[in-house]
Parts: sequence; C-alpha cells; structure tokens
Amino acid sequence: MTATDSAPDTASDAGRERFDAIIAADERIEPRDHMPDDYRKTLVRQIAQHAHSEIIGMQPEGNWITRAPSLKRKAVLIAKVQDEAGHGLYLYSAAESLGVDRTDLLDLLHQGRQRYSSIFNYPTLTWADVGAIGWLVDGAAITNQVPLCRCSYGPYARAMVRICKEESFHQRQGFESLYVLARGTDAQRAMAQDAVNRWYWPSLMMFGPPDAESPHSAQSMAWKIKRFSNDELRQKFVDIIAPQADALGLTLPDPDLRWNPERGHYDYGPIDWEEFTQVLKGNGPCNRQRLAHRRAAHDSGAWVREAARAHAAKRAARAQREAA
Ligand code: FAQ
Repeated sequence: MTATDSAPDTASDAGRERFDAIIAADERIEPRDHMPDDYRKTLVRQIAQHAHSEIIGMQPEGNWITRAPSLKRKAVLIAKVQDEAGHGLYLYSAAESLGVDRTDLLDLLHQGRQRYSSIFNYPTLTWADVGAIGWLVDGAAITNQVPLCRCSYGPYARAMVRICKEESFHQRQGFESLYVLARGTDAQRAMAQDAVNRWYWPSLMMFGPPDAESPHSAQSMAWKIKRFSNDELRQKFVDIIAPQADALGLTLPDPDLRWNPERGHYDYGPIDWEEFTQVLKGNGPCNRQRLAHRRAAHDSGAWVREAARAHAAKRAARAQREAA
C-alpha cells in the first residue's frame, strides 16, 4: 500500500460531509456542489426519463391537432403540446447541469437505452382521449410532480415549479373538455366514458411499480429526490379523481373502488402489473410507433441543428473580431 492509498481524501470527505449536511437541513444541492456519483446518476436517469416523456408525450395528443372539433379546442391543444416541448427543454437543461449532454441523452432514447413514461405507449383513438389525457395523465403528472418542486437538486426543483403551473392548466382543460362531452349527445357521453375506461388503469401505472418492487425508491427518498413513495402518490391520485369522476358524471372502470372511512382513503382494485412490465419491455400498443416517429422527427430536424451551429459559430467569430 502506498502513502497515497492510505491518506484520507480530505477534500472529498469534506465535500461528502457538506452534501450530507445540505440534505439533512433540507436545503438544495447546486451543480457545483460535491455530490456522490450515485446521486448524480440517479438524477440523470430520472430527469432524462422525465424529459423524454415530455417530448414523446407530444405525439398522442399531437395526433388530434388537425382534427380538433373547433378553433378554440385547436388553439388550446396546440398551446398544450407546445408547453410539453418547453418542459422537455427545461428538463434537458436541468440534466445538462449534471455534466451530461442532451445530444447523448437523445441518442440513448433513440437507441431504446433510456426510458420514457409507460403512459405514452397507448393510442389516442377518439377526440375524447385528449380530454382524458388532460384530466388523468396530466392529473397524475401533477400529483407526482408537485412534491418534486421540493426535490433536493436545485435545478430540477426549480424547473418543476414552472412545469407544475403549466400542468395545472393542462389538467383543467382536459377536465373541462370531458365535462362538455359528458353533457353532450349520447354518443359524446359514450365516447368520453370509453376514453376514461381506457386511460384510467395506465394512469395509475404512471406512478411506477408498487413500493415493495421499486428498486430506486428507498435511496431516492433518503436523498430527498422523491418525497413520497410510488404507492403513496398513487393513493393520493385515486383520492383526488374519484370525486372528480362523480362531478363529471362519469365512472371509473374499477368495481372495487370505494371510500374506506377507516383508512380515510378510497380502496381500489388490483393493477395489472404484467401489462406494465410488457409496456416497459417495449411491447405496449404503440412503443415501436412512438420511437420510430421520434427518430424520424430528430433526423428531419438535422438541418435546423446544423443551421443553429453555423449561426452560433458566425456570432462567436464576430464577437472575437470585435473584441480584438
Ligand atoms: N414508465 O424504482 P422505480 C409527463 C421504471 S408525466 C416507464 O420506482 P423511480 C407530463 C423506472 O425508471 C410522465 N418506466 O423508479 C405529460 C425504473 O427503471 P430502471 C413523466 C417506469 O425512478 C403529460 C424501474 O421502472 N414523469 O410527461 C415507470 O424511483 C401529458 C423501477 O421503478 C416523470 O418522469 C413508468 N411509469 O420512480 C406530458 C416524473 N415507472 O431505471 C405529455 C419523474 C417506473 O430501473 C402529456 N419521475 N419506471 O430501468 C419519477 O417521479 C420517478 O422516476 C417514477 C419512478 C415515479 C416515474
């Protein structure tokens, strides 16, 4: 053993102590702070998956922009889908503050080596699906993301504050759209109910596997990246949407759903985790289509990236000339 091997690494020990103290005090870790490698890796994994979800999540609803039933609905939908692109940008920027490059993250997504949310592998068959996504998918997203505004990593927490504000508009427009359909013709009402029937269970899966089968939860909660467990957030979501379904005049497709006064929560039936596993393995109804479309969009945008690089180089050269 050499002297160097046995000498304590005082700089990194101090950094680790400071990291632990920041987490214990419930303050924020910032990009230049020391952080354990696994903390950084966990954040890159989660933030990248979140960013990928936002940009892949533009596809199911984007499918209905050309067929929205009125100018108002079209304008709202375009604004929502644009917001999702913006959320992707905030999140890729937050990931880059951890020393990774968004080009590499996109390559990993396109190669199927990083995930995006299971929910976006389901098809949008009717106009009512746009309302159901707003109400259920954005509703689940907000339930999961409000606690992330208090995540221990500063850039992610700050990005989430803005994202949550926009998500709440998304959720409201979905609820309102379903509300109108549920009070429309019999056919519109049936279309709204059918959409809710198809999106309900996949929206519960968005919260991730049950706590007992969630490999990352314990460490992520200890690091205050996650503030609540997957099952806690799922329960919170069911408690929010069960009375909202009554207000809509629609039902949720779960015969076991009922208020449990002893627990102070709604009980709900078993989730088909085999379906979730299959979707994660790439065997959901739209996995292949979503990735193929994403790769094609990336390839056809190559000229924009090239033009942006040329423009940036020209500006940098001019700035250098002016400084000389
Ligand atoms: N889909 O140990 P855990 C939106 C994976 S909202 C796919 O519990 P963790 C807004 C997980 O990565 C949707 N994979 O993991 C919008 C892990 O895989 P690995 C995006 C999932 O990280 C609305 C394995 O299972 N929101 O986009 C899913 O502690 C409308 C074990 O799981 C976020 O990403 C899933 N649902 O907890 C846009 C929120 N669940 O790496 C457009 C931030 C789990 O071991 C339209 N993320 N996995 O191979 C989180 O809060 C967490 O990452 C969880 C998972 C809760 C998703």
